[in-house]
Parts: sequence; structure tokens; C-alpha cells
Amino acid sequence: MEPGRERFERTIAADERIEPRDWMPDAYRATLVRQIAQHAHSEIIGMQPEGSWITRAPSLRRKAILIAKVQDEAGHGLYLYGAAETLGVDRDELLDKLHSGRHKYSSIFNYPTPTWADVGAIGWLVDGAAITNQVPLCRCSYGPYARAMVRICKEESFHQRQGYELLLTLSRGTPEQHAMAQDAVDRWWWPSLMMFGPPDDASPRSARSMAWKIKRHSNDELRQRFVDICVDQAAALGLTLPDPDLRWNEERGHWDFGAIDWDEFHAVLRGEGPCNEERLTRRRRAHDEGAWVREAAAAYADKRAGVGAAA
Ligand code: FAQ
Repeated sequence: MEPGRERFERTIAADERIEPRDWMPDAYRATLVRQIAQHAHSEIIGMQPEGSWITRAPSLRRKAILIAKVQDEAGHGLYLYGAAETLGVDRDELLDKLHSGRHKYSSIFNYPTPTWADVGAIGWLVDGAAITNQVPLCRCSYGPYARAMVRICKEESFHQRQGYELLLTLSRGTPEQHAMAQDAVDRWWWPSLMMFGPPDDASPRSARSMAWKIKRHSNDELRQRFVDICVDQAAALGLTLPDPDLRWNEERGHWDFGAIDWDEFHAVLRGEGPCNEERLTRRRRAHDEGAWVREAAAAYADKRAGVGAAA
């Protein structure tokens, strides 16, 4: 075996980190670029569903919290694009792939947010699912991705709590507010379970990614962990989960849950979800409208470099 590959295999086996300058197989690099870029795209597209509520938040306190959360998501996108760049790809190229539909982003962000309770359901369920999926990524074998995930997870856990607290307030409010919270949970529950990806027997990438210790657990393992966590939390919130098949299984020590509509998941991935077109159109417009900021920043950087060279 050539020395680079041997060292790579040894590092993975010893649970140590691969760093940007280390030799790595082309397929390992490509898998990371794909996953990290999809993750980064999800963060910045994920700003839209809640972002639309900033101007309509019911109080100054709620508005300040929501602005901070959406801003955090932009920051997560930046850490993740930065981590992808350490693998030798260009950020412009990744954004171009997102804007032209050649790169995916999480299915969850193609669902609408018609009521204020959706902000709570996103925090509780979507951020909750994201944390369940992402805490193990803090131990990913690729150093820059693992380190970015540590900070992201800390922020996501604050996001999850604000969603939970928002839903709790609504659930304990007037009957109309309670109904609004229940309706949001009814709409977000199944799409949140889809965030974990296809079932293990239909997940083409899981086995390889787990062998490389990019992923530490399979999609179904993490989905089950999430369901187990949510059942008690839903009860504490005074809300129900929209699944008549949800039952404690003494033998397995887990909650059994009903069948996920994978046809819906694949339709959303094909671009046929309720908001796919709206999300991408808005993203492209934001990118075009931000061109002057990028140009100004580049001109400033060039000028500084010129000053540095002259000195
Ligand atoms: N949506 O073989 P697998 C967030 C694709 S961040 C869209 O199982 P893998 C924060 C998959 O990419 C949410 N596509 O693939 C926030 C692959 O496609 P490809 C994002 C999906 O990679 C909260 C194909 O299906 N989180 O929420 C989805 O082993 C609130 C086959 O699937 C991450 O990205 C899906 N749900 O496992 C922000 C975490 N599922 O590339 C704002 C990092 C699967 O072959 C507000 N990513 N696909 O064309 C991962 O952990 C993994 O990539 C999985 C998929 C688990 C998503």
C-alpha cells in the first residue's frame, strides 16, 4: 500500500482526524465536499422559512430572538462553506451549483410557514432533528468539519430551546393558540423525520461514510433516537404527535412509529415540494442583490493587499 493511503487508513482506524494537507482518497474528499456543501446550503436556505416572520413577530423580545437565530444560521453557512473550501473547492462554484439546482439542500426547507407557531415547530423539531444528526458529526473524521460542528451544535441547542419555549407558551395560551401550536406540530412532524434521509436499506452512501467515520450512525438509528426524545417532550408540551401507530415497544426499548411517506420525500428532492421554487428563486435574487457587497469587499481586499505590497 502506498504511504499516503496507509497513513490515512491508520488515522481513521485510530479515531484520529484527517486534516486538509493530509493525503486522502478522492472519493473521501468528494463525499465530504458533497455533504458539507449540502449542509451549508441547508443553513442558508433554512434562513428563509423563519426569516419571513421577523417583521411579524408578536413582540420585541420574540423579534430579537428570531433575528439572532436567523443570523446564527447565516454564520453556520459561513463556517461550513469555509470547511468545504479546505478541501480545495471554491465557494462560488458551490453556490453556483446550488443556484442551478445541481446541488441539494435539506428537504425540510421546502415546506411553508403560514403561522407564528411554525417558528416554534421549526425550533423544536427541525433544530431538534438537526442536533440529533449533528452531535455525532462533532466526531467526524475530517477535522475542519468536526470542529465547525462543535460550535454549530451549541448554537442549535439554544435554537431548539427557544422553539420549545415558544410552543409551550402557545400551548398554555388561549384555545386558539393551543390549536395553532398543535397544527404546526402536525405539519412539521413527518417532514422532520425525513430530514434523517432514506431508510438504511435505501441509503446508498451510509455504509461508505460510516466506514470512513464521516457518519457515526445510520439514518434509521438517528431517526429512532429523535422519535424517542420527542415523545416525552410532546407530552410535556401538552401536544400530540400525529402518528396513531406510535407505541412503546418494551422488547426493543424504543418507540415504534408509523410508515414515512417516502414518495413525498422523493418528490420534494425532485423539486416538487410546496416551496422549492420559491426558496431557490429568493436565494438567487438575494445573491444577485448582494453582488455589490462582494465587489466592494474584493476591491477593499485588493487595495489592502496593494498597500501591504508597497510597504
Ligand atoms: N434532504 O445515502 P444517503 C439544519 C440525499 S441543517 C435532501 O442517506 P448521506 C439547521 C443525500 O444527500 C439540515 N437530500 O446520503 C437548521 C444523497 O444525495 P446525493 C441539513 C437528502 O449523505 C435548522 C441521497 O439523498 N443537515 O437543519 C436528505 O449518507 C433550522 C441519498 O441519501 C445536514 O446536511 C434530505 N433530508 O445521508 C437551519 C447534516 N436526506 O448527494 C435552519 C449533514 C438524504 O447522493 C433552521 N448531512 N438526502 O445526491 C448528513 O448527515 C447526511 O448527508 C444525511 C444524508 C443524513 C442528510
